[in-house]
Amino acid sequence: SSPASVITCKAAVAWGAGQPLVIEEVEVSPPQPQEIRIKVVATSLCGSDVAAWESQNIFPRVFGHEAAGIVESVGEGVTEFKEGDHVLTLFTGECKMCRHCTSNKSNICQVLGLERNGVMHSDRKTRFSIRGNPVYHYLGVSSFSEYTVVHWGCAAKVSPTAPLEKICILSCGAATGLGASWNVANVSKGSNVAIFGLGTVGLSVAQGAKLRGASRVIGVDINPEKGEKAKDFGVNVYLNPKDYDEPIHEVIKRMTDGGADYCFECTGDTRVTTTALQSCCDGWGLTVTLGVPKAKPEIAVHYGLLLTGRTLRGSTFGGWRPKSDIPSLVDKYLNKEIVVDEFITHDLQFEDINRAFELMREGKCLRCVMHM
Ligand code: CXF
Ligand code: ZN
Repeated sequence: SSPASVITCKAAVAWGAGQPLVIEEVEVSPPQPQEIRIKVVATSLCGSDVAAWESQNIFPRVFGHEAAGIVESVGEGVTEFKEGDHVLTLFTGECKMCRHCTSNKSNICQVLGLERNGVMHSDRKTRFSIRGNPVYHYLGVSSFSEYTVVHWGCAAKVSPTAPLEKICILSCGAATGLGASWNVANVSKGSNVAIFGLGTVGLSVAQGAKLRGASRVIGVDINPEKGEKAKDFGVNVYLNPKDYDEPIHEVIKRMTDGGADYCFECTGDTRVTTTALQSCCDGWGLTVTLGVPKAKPEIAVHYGLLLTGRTLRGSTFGGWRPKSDIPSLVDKYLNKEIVVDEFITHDLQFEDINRAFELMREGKCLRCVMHM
């Protein structure tokens, strides 16, 4: 096929922190060497987009990192993808060459790991512009656009039979929770699990724990609407800390004869990390962090909690090696081994993307999927 040229299309552009996005005509450059250009079919809003939009200062910017689409063109040197392939985007990539990617112990690629400055990994430039002025990226994905460009290591080829408007949520939230449960904690049958934060990530942890045969899954959230929905995803006991005079970790310790086997922090509030660690048991209690703090990233931990044998373990993307593992998660969805559709509370037209931001901020959705 003929070499790719610039595409002009619609993107939802954030012009400043917390300001409603504006649908703009943007120029999307052709994929550079080692990159692919994707026609985004469906993209969902994740809490991290909202957090970055509220608190960071890189603008104008195209957010979005949970997406599914179809390869439109490929750059020089790309052999793994061709036009027409169905893909999920990956906010943390896998180069398959670095020390981490070859270690079998890590999903934190040294080359295509988390981008923080709004530019592409390779040349530190942007592929979006408006009348020649750069528009910045988010996490090397920027899916709130009809077309986007990503490194080939930041996309996973998936079964063309999978509905893109559903599996997009496996690109971040739903996979993160399942992976934390299965890969990071390795939840065992008969165990007690406590999950802090019952959004898509926390409820995916619950789904994972239930599928592993956990005997009790305790869900904690200060939003009672979240507690309501949680039952459908495997949470047996919902606790609202506002309903108790004593600290919630005391309640959990009493319910579990001394503390949960596994705790999961899915709120991004480091005070909750402390609570989670206090809620797991002596000897073998494990607390896994999944949330990403906006402010005060330091964690306060009394040494006595560690002295008595607890482990605090961090994670990104549920420990999944994004390219190697995510296609099989899509297959599990197609085989009805995991549920995905139930997390999608709202289907919106791309133009109504600001509604998704409002719903997420108000705690009134799990996943809003935008259809392009
Ligand atoms: C997060 C992971 C850590 C940095 C920001 C994004 N992932 C997805 O939501
Ligand atoms: Zn995300």
